[in-house]
Amino acid sequence: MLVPPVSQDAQVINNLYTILYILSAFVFLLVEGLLVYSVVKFRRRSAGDTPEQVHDHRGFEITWTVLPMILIAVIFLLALNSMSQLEASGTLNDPLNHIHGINDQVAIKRINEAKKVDMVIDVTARQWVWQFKYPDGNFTVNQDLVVPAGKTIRLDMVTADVIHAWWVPALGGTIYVNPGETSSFWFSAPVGTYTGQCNQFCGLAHAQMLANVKVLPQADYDKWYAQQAASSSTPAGAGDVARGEAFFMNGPCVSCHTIDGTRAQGKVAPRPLTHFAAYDKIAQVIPNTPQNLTKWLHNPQDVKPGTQMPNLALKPQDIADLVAFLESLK
Ligand code: HEC
Ligand SMILES: [Cu+2]
Repeated sequence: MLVPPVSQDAQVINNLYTILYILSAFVFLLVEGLLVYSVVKFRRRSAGDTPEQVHDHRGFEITWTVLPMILIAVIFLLALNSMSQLEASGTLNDPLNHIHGINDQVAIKRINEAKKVDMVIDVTARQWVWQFKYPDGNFTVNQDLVVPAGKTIRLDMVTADVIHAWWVPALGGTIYVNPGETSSFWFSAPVGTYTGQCNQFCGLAHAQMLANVKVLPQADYDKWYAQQAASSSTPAGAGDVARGEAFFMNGPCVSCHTIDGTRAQGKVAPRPLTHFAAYDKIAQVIPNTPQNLTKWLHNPQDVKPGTQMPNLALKPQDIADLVAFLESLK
């Protein structure tokens, strides 16, 4: 696989892929080999030459019926075996000590029967960002999931709109997040950054619906957590253009907004932000002032109910920085 597996589930899937890859290579070489052999061996040698015609060769017929059947049966059994390993119903003696994800009833049953996990994070998938709500419920982050290394984490995922799918290849398989259902995903991973991508076409900016899983050593995680918790409650200081720009370019904003000459090329919002400061009104409803922009970024739905820009649960300081940046776009 292109992405090295770092979890047990990912390892199981990787092993299956490797075997299938070798089998396919074998079939490819066999078929192409026979083809090349026949082309050379039975080629027309002179103008009036007709090669020997073969009809109803029982040996051939049986061979090319039975051989693929055996092959498909083997693949089926291998897949079944991997699936049961992923189900973890006994193959792995601690079902939660590995990455795992399954949907609805099975998941709920497992959650109820399961040992305590170290941390449960509530995930909301929406067009087009993953939002993570941390235990204690006091802050949400967008797009980047930060967790401590070696701990068993469970993600309880719901969608705010359409079907999305959680897929971080290094951590295991794809898990659908269907409207009206909670999907869960267990994992425990070593330090590193693992990139994920929504794996179910979910509209215009689907391709930009990324999620980075940052796994930090416990001490670094604690530091990060304290910082996040603090910055959600402390009032903002003065906005900083450079910080605002960095936040904009690395945050979910780019999946929906365009600023010419930058990596922000989202096509969801109706007008580009290239010269945002020159607009009279924000979203055509309220005068374009720093105060109003702060309100807008705090929760667009309050300002213009039903607008396509979601509440992104931004922190006061991030909003102040974004306001400084956006009002600098003359
Ligand atoms: C899911 C898509 C989406 C995301 C993500 C998003 N926006 Fe928006 N944004 C919109 C849409 C759609 C509008 C237009 C709203 C309207 O006119 O009703 C908009 C409007 C705006 C406006 C007013 C623009 C105007 O034309 O008046 C600003 C400013 C803005 N967004 C900033 C941001 C920032 C900063 C972020 C990142 C923190 C962000 N948006 C993330 C979809 C999004
Ligand atoms: Cu999606």
